[in-house]
Amino acid sequence: MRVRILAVPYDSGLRDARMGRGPGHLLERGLATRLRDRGHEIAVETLEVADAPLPEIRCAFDVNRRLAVVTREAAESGALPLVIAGNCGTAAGTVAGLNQAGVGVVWLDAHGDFNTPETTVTGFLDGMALATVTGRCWTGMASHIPGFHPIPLEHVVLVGARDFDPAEQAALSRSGLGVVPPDAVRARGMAAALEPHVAALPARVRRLYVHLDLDVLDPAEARVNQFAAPGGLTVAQVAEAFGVIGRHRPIAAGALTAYDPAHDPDDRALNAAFRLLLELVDRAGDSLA
Ligand SMILES: [Mn+2]
Repeated sequence: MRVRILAVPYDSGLRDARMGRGPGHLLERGLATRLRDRGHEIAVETLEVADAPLPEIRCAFDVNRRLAVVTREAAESGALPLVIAGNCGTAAGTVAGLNQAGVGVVWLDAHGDFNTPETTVTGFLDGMALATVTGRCWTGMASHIPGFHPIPLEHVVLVGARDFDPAEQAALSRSGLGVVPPDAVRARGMAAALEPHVAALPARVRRLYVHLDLDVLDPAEARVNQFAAPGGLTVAQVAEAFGVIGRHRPIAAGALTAYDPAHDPDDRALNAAFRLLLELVDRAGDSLA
């Protein structure tokens, strides 16, 4: 299938810093070639914002405004938008670029990303990424992303999360958002744990955005960044999740985020990222066929 790789080499407002190095590293180590070798037609675009250092929040939302435009162009041309990004906050731009009515989200992450400015204890904007996408915070900034509308909570499934801040966990529990904890995956297998949630998405959800924060993986499998938390998923379980998702709905866009090569001296996380991106594109192709 035709794939447009959208590389966003930023982390917390800084280009090529920390997890912002992940996208460039994936490309330098041959992501596009691997996808082409699998028979896919690949174009790559790296997103840039203004040269001058920007305030962090401004940078994140400027990136999203641009990302929404290029995601829309890719999708309208019939290509799969595949975002590789330092931060999870890019999800807001990606879903905005999909013709948003009828879009659902499957979010795989060690963390809930469900903090708001009122609950965060780290001050890390990325910990608010899913809360932003679902319209719980940063609504003014998000309203300037072309095409952005908050995704209803019942359109979202959170998979593999196990590291929450206390107030975040309370908000998540109250929200009623569908959650597949890693314990459930270990106990019952990915298909049995995930399938009921995807099957229960409202009929108006016609396409899915699949968001893979690579730190959903267990650190014993691959350590991907400084936020790694034990008790995570295996590469095989995540790969299986993509199959489950694609059997229920077309996968309209995907993202891989939060890979910091500085924590990956032996390339285990790199190879996990390659395997999962190839799997995601293959399953997206099946789901759109
Ligand atoms: Mn995340």
